[in-house]
Amino acid sequence: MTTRADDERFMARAIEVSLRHQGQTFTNPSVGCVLVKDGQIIAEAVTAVGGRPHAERQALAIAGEAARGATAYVTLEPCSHWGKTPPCANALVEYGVARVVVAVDDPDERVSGRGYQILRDAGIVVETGLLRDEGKRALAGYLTRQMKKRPHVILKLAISANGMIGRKGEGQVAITGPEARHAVHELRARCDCILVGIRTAIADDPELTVRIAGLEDRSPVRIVLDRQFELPLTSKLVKTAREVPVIVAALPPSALPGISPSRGEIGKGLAARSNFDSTSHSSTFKVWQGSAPSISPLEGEMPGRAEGGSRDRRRQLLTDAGVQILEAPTLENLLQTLAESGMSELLVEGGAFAAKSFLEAGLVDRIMLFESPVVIGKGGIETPLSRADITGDYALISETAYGPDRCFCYERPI
Ligand code: AOF
Ligand code: ZN
Repeated sequence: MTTRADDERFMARAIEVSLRHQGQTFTNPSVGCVLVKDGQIIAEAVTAVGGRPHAERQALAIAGEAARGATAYVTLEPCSHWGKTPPCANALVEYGVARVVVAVDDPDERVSGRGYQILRDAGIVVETGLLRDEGKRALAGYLTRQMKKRPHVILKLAISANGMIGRKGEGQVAITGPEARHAVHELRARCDCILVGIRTAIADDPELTVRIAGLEDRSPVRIVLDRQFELPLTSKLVKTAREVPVIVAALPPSALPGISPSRGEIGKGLAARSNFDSTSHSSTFKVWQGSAPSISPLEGEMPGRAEGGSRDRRRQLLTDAGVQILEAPTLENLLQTLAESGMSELLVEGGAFAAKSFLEAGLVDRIMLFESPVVIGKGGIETPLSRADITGDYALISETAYGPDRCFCYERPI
C-alpha cells in the first residue's frame, strides 16, 4: 500500500527529474515521470532535449513489461494529442499502468482534461493536483506562455549591503561573489532569453552568455531595450551576435515607465513589426546555427547622434552586424512576440530602468534578490527594489546562501 507520504516522495522525485532538462526542451515543457512498482522506482525519465520523446514514453520503454500494474508519477497531465509523437496517455494504457498521479493539469487546448479522460476510460486510477504548487513552479515558463501568452519573467538584482546595484560611470562593479555568479550563469542556461537596458549594455559591456564548463552552448537569446539603436558595434553583444542571437527591442518611452520620457518621442504607437524570425533559430533557438561569425566590415564605434549618425543608419549598421530588430508598442507586446516564438523564460538582468519598467508594468513573476555584504560608496546607483518593498501577491519561496551572499527568491502564483 502506498501512503500519501510515499506519493509525495515519488512526485517530488518526478519534479526533481523534470528540472534536468529545464531550458533545453524548447518549446515543450520539461516534464518528469517516475514509474513505481511495489514501492520501488523501476524507471524515471525527463522530456528529451529538443522536446521529444516525452517523459512518459521514455520511462515506459525503460520499464518494458514491468510497467504492468505500476503507478506513474508525472509532473504534467499526460498528453492526449497526436502531435509529433503518439499520445502518452495511450502509451500508459498500452503498457498496462494501473494508476497515474499528476501534479499539474495541461492547459494546452489539445490536451486539457483529455489526457485524464483517456486514462479513466481505460480503467486507470487517476489522481491529480499532488504537489501542484511545486509542480507549477517547475513548469512556470510553459504554463505562463500557455495561459498568459507571454514568457515567465524573472527579475534578478544584486544588491550591496547599503542598497546599491552599481556605481555610476564605472561599468561592471563586483557586488556578488563567485558562487552567486555561478548560480546566475546556471539560471541563464535555464532561460530562453535575457534582457538588459541600453544604459547597462553601454556601461557594463556585458556578454550575457553562459560561461560555465559544460553549459557553454546554453546561452539565452540576448535582448537589449534600445529605442535609439545606440548599442555600439564594438560591444561584446554585437561582436558575438552571429554566435548567440542578439535582439535590439525598440519600444517608445511611453512603454517603459522606468525610463525618463525626455530621451525620445513619446507614444508614436508603432505597430508591432519585426524582422525577428524564429525559424532561423533552428529547433532549439538557443543553439544558433547561422553562418560563421564574420563581423561587418563597418566595425567600429556607432556614429553617435552628435556625429550626425541617424537612427535609421544605426539601425542598418546593427542589422548588417547580425543583430535582429524588434519594434513593439508596449512591453506586453514585446513579451507576446517572444512567446509566439516559443520563448518561455525571460531573465531581466539589469539595470535599474529595465527592472523598474517591468515592475511598474506588473510583468515580474519571480524576483531573485542577491544580497551581498559589499558596501558601495560614492556614486552608487540605488536599487529600484529591496526586500521591504516586496508585498502583495509575492511570497518568499526560498532563501539560499552563496558564499558570503544570500539569494531571496519571491514568486507570485501563476
Ligand atoms: C507529455 N509528456 O514529456 C511533455 C508533454 O509537439 P508535441 O507533439 O511534442 O506536443 C507538445 C505538447 O505536449 C505540449 O504543448 C504539452 O501539451 C505536451 N508536453 N506532454 O505528456 C511530456 N513534454
Ligand atoms: Zn506526451
